[in-house]
Amino acid sequence: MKIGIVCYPTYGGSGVVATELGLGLAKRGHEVHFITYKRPARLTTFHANVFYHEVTTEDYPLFEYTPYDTALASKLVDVVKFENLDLLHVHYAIPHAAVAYMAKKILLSEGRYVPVITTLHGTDITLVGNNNAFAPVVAFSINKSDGVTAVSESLKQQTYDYFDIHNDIRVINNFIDFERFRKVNKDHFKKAIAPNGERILVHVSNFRKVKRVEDVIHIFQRVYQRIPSKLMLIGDGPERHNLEELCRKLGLCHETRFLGKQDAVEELLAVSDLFIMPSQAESFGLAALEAMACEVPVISSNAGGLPEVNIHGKTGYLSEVGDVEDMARNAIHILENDEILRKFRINALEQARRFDIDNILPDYEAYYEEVVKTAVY
Ligand code: GMT
Repeated sequence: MKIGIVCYPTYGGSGVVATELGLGLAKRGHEVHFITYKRPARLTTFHANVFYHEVTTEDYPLFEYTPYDTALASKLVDVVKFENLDLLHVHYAIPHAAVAYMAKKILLSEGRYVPVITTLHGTDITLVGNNNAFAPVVAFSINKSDGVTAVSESLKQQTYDYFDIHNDIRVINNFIDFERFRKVNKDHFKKAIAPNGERILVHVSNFRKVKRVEDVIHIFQRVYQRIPSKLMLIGDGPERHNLEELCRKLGLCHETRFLGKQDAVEELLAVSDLFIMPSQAESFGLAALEAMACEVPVISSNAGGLPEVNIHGKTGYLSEVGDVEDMARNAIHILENDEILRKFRINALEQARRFDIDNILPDYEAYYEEVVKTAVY
């Protein structure tokens, strides 16, 4: 098939999933066209079946905000027509689902039909989407999509709870590429980070409020009092300054490394003993799955889709959002005994295998076929 993929090209999980999906589909022989305002972060090298179309906007003194939606819709019309696409797959409802609907209508007025699939990723429904400023357009464009997928059962249910949706939503989970995410030997990193054999706790996120990174530090403080350990904080975002202040206040600066945004996050996961994800909301928790693929157990909140990924008592533990005492207790339980840690590592890897890209990609292909065959226009 010839597939157009629209996504946010920066470091967010939805852009990562969209890019990995496109690359995976291209490997399986499809022709994939990424249509975004910037080259997706994980689209760094040449691939024979992959094309990239940059959306450029015009600046004009009248515009306080450049009309990106209009530029994207025009680009979609152009690419669908001239590359002869069979399907548009847009990731993150805002504004992509609405823009794709507009492009579809323009093309239809010229006698050209292209079905649109929207994948819901999380905050497009839970945090931003149900805000009054966006809600009517989000609900409308989900209902007007020819196919809708959600990355977890929990997100599917939340979408039905928040909006009046009469379209079927198909759950297709996020996935992991084991060629990249696996435990590799990086002993020299381990020695540099934990020179005396300390346990290494890790957190990866965009440091937004919803991630509750301050809880990670409070959990680490409790673990550190009982077990020699280090904390790696990977990523960057608006909360970074407050987090650095908190580390200073708690006297944890020497034990905590702020590593910023990292491209090869799997190399750091390879030396980690425990992943912490205490999020307020999380539709799936791709970062936790990446850790599990590298044999790192997970201490997380029980928000959203996390219980579908992290299995309580097996791959890690789940606690109520904000219950740092419970999270710390569970972390200590896993970390204080080598044999327990080993079992959790094995279970984490086994659970991650359920989400192997090779198992999930065929679900997308089958869904594409189904939508192309059944779409009514
Ligand atoms: O977590 C973020 O803030 C980024 C966000 C995104 O849309 O890029 O992530 C969401 O999509 C990911 C990929 O499907 C999911 O793994 C994350 O759980 C989800 N984040 C939230 O629901 C907060």
